Amino acid sequence: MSRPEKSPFYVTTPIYYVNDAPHIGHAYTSIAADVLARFHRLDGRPVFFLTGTDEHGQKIEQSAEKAGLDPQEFTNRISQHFRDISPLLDLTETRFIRTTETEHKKGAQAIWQRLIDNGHIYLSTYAGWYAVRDEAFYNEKELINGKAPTGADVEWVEEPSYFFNLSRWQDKLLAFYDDNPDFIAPESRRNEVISFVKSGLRDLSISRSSFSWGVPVPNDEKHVMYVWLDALTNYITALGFPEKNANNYQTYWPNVVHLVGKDILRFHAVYWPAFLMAADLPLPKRLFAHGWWTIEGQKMSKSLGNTVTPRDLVDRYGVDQTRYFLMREVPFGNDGAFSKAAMIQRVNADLANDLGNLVQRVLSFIHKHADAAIPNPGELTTADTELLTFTKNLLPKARCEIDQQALHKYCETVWQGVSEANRYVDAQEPWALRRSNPERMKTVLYVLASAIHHLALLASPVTPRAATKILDQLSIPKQNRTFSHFDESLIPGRPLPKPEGVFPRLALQDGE
Ligand code: ME8
Repeated sequence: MSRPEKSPFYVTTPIYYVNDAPHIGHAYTSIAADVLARFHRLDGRPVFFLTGTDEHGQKIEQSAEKAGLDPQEFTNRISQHFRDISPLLDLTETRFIRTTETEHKKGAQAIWQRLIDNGHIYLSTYAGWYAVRDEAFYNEKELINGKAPTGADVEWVEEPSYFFNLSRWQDKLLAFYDDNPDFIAPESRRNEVISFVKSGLRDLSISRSSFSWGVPVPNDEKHVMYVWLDALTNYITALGFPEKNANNYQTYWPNVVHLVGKDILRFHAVYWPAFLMAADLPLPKRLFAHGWWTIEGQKMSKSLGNTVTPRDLVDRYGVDQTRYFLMREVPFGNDGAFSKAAMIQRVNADLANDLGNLVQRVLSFIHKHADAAIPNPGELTTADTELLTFTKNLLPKARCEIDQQALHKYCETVWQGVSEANRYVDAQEPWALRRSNPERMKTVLYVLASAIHHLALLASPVTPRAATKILDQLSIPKQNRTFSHFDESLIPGRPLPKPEGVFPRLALQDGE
């Protein structure tokens, strides 16, 4: 995909339900969004990164009841756990939206009103199955052994309800997918959505009248908006829609990438564009549905007692290590199995051995044997220019991967540079040159420091703490840590601080 230089970039995560504490599944989507946001910021694009919590609906009302709390008090409490994962995981969101905010509620109602004004909503009665866990309606044919296809329990619901005329949007949706082949990724998910829409759409119940924890339907306070309609609109209400001159909406909405798990693809790929079309509003540009993490071979669930929290990972392995593992281990789009053994293996191999040792070896050597300053290079050999060209060319490659949300490939690409640099150290043997050819040794160290500069900048969206440490140790001024300074040569003679290790090796603990 091509994109104009410096165009704004908008990335969203799903807004998470506040019925439960955050686990690594939530952390996964948020870290992925953060990597994209950080990359584009380094690339000089204005970035808006949105995350938040989905706080209405029957599921939340019931969870609050169970906890013996008023729903607002309950959502305040649990939403805080989600806000806490940002500092924990070094997430750099621009805005954390809560659907109980007044501005959001007004925005959701304004969208409802547009759907009414355009004649796409009618009042009728819903009689069918509803799964509170999924906050989704199911018809008889979809049930498997009396449960939702997701395994969730269903209950029979019969109540007055407003409907959205979804069935009328089938052809328009299909035409939209056709005209915008990049709208849904990965390809397999796109095909799934297309066949679902081709199989026929039924009108969608978009209000509930048997409970009250939701956004009131305009002009009919007996109903609250269906939580998914309320929730989906967060992506534009967070930008100030429908305020007049909502600058963020104008600037960012045309450039949105929605990241979601495959569980909620249908809501984003079918309902959301249909709502927007019906409201005469522009559609999102891109939707990426990633896969599911399982734990030690089993689905993560509270009842199995195998949930891994972001805090567990950060405390045990470190922030950068957690971020890197989740981004690198599994192709973005596929399902992944989390295991402690895989985590330790990956962290030790890629971070401690490959990147950590490279940096430590080179910088300690410069510190001890090259006056603790960027060395003065002599003439470059073919091997030198080859390494520098290799690491320089990683940036355009990385841009393509980021544009495809191929986050695992992005990591792979950067670490190919790490491997090249390690091969170069082994081949050039600066420790041997120290006696045989000290001038050449300086050139080799200069080339290595330059390659490490490239690699640290490229790694920084994924491992921001380590990248900062490395760039500090290379004495790169803070304001120069962007891709517009990527090709700048290091200044010989610039003093370097005493290096310290960036990635400690992890030792196995009991039970790992
Ligand atoms: O669905 N593996 O909220 P939710 C990978 N409120 N990702 C996972 C995961 C796992 N095991 N578990 C959760 C909702 N996720 C709605 C969204 S958006 C307008 C409304 C991630 O709390 C993944 O991104 O159930 C998934 O789509 C999301 O959390 C579901 O979060």
